[in-house]
Amino acid sequence: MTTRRHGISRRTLLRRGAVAAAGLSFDIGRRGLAHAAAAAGYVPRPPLPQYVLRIGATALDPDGKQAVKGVTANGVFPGPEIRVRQGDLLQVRVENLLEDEPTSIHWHGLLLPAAMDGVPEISNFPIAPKGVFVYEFPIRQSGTYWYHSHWGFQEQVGLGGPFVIEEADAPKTERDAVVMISDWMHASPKAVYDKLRGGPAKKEAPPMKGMKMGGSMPGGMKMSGGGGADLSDIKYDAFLMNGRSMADPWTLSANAGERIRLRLINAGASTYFRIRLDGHPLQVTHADGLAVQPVEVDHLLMGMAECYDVVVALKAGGSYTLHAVAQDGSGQALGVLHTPDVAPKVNLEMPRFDGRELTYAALSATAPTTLPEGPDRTHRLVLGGDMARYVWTINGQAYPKADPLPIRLGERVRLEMRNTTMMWHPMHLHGHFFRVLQGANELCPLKHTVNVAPSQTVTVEFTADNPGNWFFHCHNLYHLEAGMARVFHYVA
Ligand SMILES: [Cu+2]
Repeated sequence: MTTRRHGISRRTLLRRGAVAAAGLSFDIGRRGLAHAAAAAGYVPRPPLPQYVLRIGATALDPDGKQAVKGVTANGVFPGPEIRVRQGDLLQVRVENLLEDEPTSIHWHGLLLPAAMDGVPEISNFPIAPKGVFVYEFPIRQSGTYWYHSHWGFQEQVGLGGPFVIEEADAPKTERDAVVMISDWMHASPKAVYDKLRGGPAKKEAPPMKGMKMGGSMPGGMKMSGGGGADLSDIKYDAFLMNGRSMADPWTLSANAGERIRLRLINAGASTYFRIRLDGHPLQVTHADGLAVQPVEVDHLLMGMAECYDVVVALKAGGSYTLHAVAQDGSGQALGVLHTPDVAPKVNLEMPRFDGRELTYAALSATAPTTLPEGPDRTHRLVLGGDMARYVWTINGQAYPKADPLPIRLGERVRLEMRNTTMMWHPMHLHGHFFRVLQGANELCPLKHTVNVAPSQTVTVEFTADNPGNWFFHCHNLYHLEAGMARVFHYVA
């Protein structure tokens, strides 16, 4: 062993990479590195957790009904959990094993340098078939996040996973479990999208906006209505919790009274979910990864790509179903929490959503979030759409035929988003957190994704403090693909 003390062989690194690929993070021999560093006369870097994600084609059948051509990381869905600690320097080697398709991995909600953000053509090159890219960035924050492909429809067919950052200072006292919720279809999402954009199904008369319609249209499309809103435009075959269907649900056993921190991630491509745990309130402790003042609710609505941490403590001797119901009521994802003395028993009934619902107004940061002084800039953004052509726009432009939005380092940037459509849009900004404005409240919550309901106007603000080109888009994958996106460009 002493002969190896002053360095780490490439073979050792590769072997350890393989261990990491199984979902384990590790420290690559801190002392060995420090010795090597001292000998070479440079400052040692912090311990470097390493992961390897091998992106490949995988047949997936999570609902046990039909094998679907999926794209996964390391052959599993959801992808392996990345779990690091605040202050780490993370390295993820992404190997694209796909024969004929590029890929690119985006670290959703992470404050990282633009060159590591994983959006092809904006901040990075796509990773070519058989290509490799090593992402490396310092972990400046803590909380619940996720990663997903930013190439085509790979996110819809399985390429995403949880990304958990443990607090540097907080002792880990609670039981901790990721709950990743997704929507699943048997059809090819590309084919569904092409039909929406004017394939064979276009010959049917498009429904008038605001018209209440139910049921399905052929080809995976669906118009649904309720309260004057279109709640979804894609028909799904299943909804999944941690990649599992209702027939074989995800379960978690915990002692009565034990505090369980559920890390909820809406990884759906185009589904809002309402969350409820049978017989228990939910104590919301974090929104989009960051701590908020704990607030107790009975249920909450999650837009695509939003994350909430909720703490629950199970009542004695029981089995309790965790429901994630698609907003349009077309189905639900389920999991079961139970005490060790009781077998998990799933409750397939749709829950009622009465009682206290989480609102943004009920979210307060744990410290003032007011922005430092700086010049102001406001972008007024009209969220628009044309259902007949299936084009989604910001200020009338559909990305990529859209102008970049200029911002300058140090500015206080305000985004006023006005939704003129009948659908909800979860708007996501890369590389920054914004404050969701509610009057003069200095504790406005910080988020990376904010829901803009039909006919609603939402204002957020952030400090331009992370130079580069940053994607800003609706996290409905089909709306993104159909143009609801812009690039924030830092100008000199
Ligand atoms: Cu949208």
